[in-house]
Amino acid sequence: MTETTPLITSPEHSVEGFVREYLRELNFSQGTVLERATANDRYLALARTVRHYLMSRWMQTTVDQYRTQAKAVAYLSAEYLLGRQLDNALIASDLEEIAAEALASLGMDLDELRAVEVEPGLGNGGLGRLAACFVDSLATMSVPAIGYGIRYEYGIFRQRFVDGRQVEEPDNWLAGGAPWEFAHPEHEVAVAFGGRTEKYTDDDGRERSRWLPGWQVLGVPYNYMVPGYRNGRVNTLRLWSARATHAFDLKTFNYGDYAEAVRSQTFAENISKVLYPEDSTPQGKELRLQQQYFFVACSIRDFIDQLLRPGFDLHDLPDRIVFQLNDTHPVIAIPELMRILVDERGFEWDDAWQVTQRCFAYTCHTLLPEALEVWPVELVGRLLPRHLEIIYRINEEFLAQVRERSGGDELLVRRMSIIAEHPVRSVRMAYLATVAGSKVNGVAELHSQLLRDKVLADFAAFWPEKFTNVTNGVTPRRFVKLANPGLSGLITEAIGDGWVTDLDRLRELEPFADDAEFRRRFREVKAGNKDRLVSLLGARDGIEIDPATMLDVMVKRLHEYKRQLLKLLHVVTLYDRITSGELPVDQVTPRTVVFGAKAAPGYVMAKEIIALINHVGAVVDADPDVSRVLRVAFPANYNVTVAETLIPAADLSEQISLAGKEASGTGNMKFALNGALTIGTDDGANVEIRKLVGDDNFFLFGLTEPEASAIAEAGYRPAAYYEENPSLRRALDLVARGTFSGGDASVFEPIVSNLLSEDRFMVLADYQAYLDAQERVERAYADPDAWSRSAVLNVARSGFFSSDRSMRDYLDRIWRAAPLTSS
Ligand code: C3B
Repeated sequence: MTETTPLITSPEHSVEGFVREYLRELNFSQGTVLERATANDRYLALARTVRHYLMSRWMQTTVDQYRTQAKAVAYLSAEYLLGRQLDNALIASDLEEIAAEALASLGMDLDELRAVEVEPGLGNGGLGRLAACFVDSLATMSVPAIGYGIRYEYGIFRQRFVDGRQVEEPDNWLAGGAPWEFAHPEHEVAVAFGGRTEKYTDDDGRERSRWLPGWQVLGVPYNYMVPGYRNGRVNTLRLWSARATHAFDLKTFNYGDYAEAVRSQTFAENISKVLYPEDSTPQGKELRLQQQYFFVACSIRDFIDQLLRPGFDLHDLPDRIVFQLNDTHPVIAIPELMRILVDERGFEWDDAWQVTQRCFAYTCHTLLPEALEVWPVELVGRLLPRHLEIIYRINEEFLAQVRERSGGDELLVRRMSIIAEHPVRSVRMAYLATVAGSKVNGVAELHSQLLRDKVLADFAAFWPEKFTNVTNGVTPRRFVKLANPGLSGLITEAIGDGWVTDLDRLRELEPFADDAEFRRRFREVKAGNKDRLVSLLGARDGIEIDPATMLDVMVKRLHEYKRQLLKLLHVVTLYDRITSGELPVDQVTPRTVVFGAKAAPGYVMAKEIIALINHVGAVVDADPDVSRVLRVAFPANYNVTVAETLIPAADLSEQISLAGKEASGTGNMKFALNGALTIGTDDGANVEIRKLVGDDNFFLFGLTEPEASAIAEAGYRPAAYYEENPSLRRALDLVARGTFSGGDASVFEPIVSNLLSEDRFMVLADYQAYLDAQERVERAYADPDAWSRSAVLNVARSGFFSSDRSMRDYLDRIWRAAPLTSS
């Protein structure tokens, strides 16, 4: 890149300027005229037009970065759950009104064109959405940063229900055209796999090892703009797409085997074909390890070759970059950097290790043991033989330290080894990340504490200073400004618009909680948001909901630990009490319970739970008495786009995981910021939400983490709760008898028997506490004015949960923190 590239100027920031640019795009790029343009043509032209407004800032940011060589953050993440791009680009460049007017003058409606965009679903859930929030915040805070990931051709599957059961369909998100990406095949990178290593003696007489790979693929970078909010900065998200190497194709082709050439092409391109849909339960598939190595190898190579000046001395790499590892998925980057430094650049091992340690930091996102990735040594050795050698050596040197410091405690050595021996010899990726990373963080206070005390306790004792916490956050641009224009307007009227980039300023709203007129207007906004949701669900899913009811929402991935079943048992109990006459209909607070959840396709129990929710919903709906006061809505294919309409409409946010299982949660933050009250356990970031919003404005219930652990240790017996609690017994009996499965008792038997015999996440133990908390919710909701006061206080006191604050914490505690050296 030259440093004197002349930069284009932006189109004129006016309605006329926009119209001109738009028509030019429609004619010159889409090759059509307004009268003949399809909705997709019109959308594509709009996306490209908006893009032009960001282009010169993007180029400027890129040129400045190269010129200054400022230290940058490289966020390595296998997932980015971005959500629609057009909306965000419009608010970032302050073009919303101009675009709406310009389009109206051409006889079009901005909202209709917005709806054409298919969101890039390149992530599963919380972890992927967090990455998207983080890159947004980094750009808005003008931090030099680049996001690296994979450009999956198929994102998270589309969910449909057939007879209430989940059916997955491929998410062909690129089909309509991809106006937000820029392919750069000229910067393709070769990535090697397989083969073997060999020992040799180098010119200085040193024993070395080198990798003789068996096959290669190419990585083609696709750049996406990450616009900061009205600050003139546009960072880059670079996603890699796999291509077959030309050399490989040619060779086979020359042998005359055309079919084989094409087959190997497909084989290589499979690497970035599809996002693995497992959320917190890695399947240990070979292709997955290929994906992981593919994208980190491309990214490190890219950073060194494209972003550093030629001849840069890699001993100084930590002055230029910190690679943040988003969970264990990119951890293979650690031996990759070692390999580059030692094998390709001739570094001494110890020097390479110093550099590597200072370049990486690791974020853990889970507490479930089954979510911690381990890769069989056999597989790593087959795909990445040189990396396995490097991992072995890292482990040897690390264990020597452990032995030395522990006085030869062999049990400890075995516990801390990066290599697990049982059930099969495997590499524990979380341990590798912990040993190599300069810092290790959890994603909420409680989570970080449990990492130190339980999951990584030996390591925390070994290196206490390595461990830190950064509580997650969400971007207020997408999740308040864009998703909730009504509330945003109200806030801005009250305290000015500084909150969008300084969310702590929401505190200034506190006095307005006591202002009756403000509360009235707040309720008006909520009512308007509910109307929006009614329209969306009506048009999208044919679901009718009554906006006059309490909107009780549980949206997140379907997982037993998140306990959608607990919510469902509440619904079944209400159904039982109403139909049995115990609870007169006129004493029930009318509510609409909304679920949104995808289950990993191979997670049988989660899919059964989805079916049960849908079947209970159908029975509730069909009962004329019950459905007057209780409805269950389960729109299929919950995604970021749906969240943006659903969350602002919610009254009650369900965050009811078993304490000690949800690392943080980020949906919980989005709801609080949009003025929903939380019913929740003392888990993940709920703990911090409750502390901030106050006990009066949060419905806490359930076991604490120490209580749950104590019960588990003493031997949890779920059937005891069933036997002792008549209400619980009736609810479970209804399910067991086939009430929700046309009388066929066998259908949901696996769910019932699992709850009665195992109930790993203590649904039954928390059932009564949850019901009691729901009664408190009803009493509180009966006073709409007091409820809205609490809701306003939730908004005013949740500014802490901005991802801008998370990024500040990462900067202070990790990225700028004193580099750690090997001890
Ligand atoms: C999730 C966790 O389950 C959430 O508690 C957390 O808020 C987010 O990450 C973000 O930190 N998570 C996920 O979505 N996928 C994983 N593989 C592991 C954790």
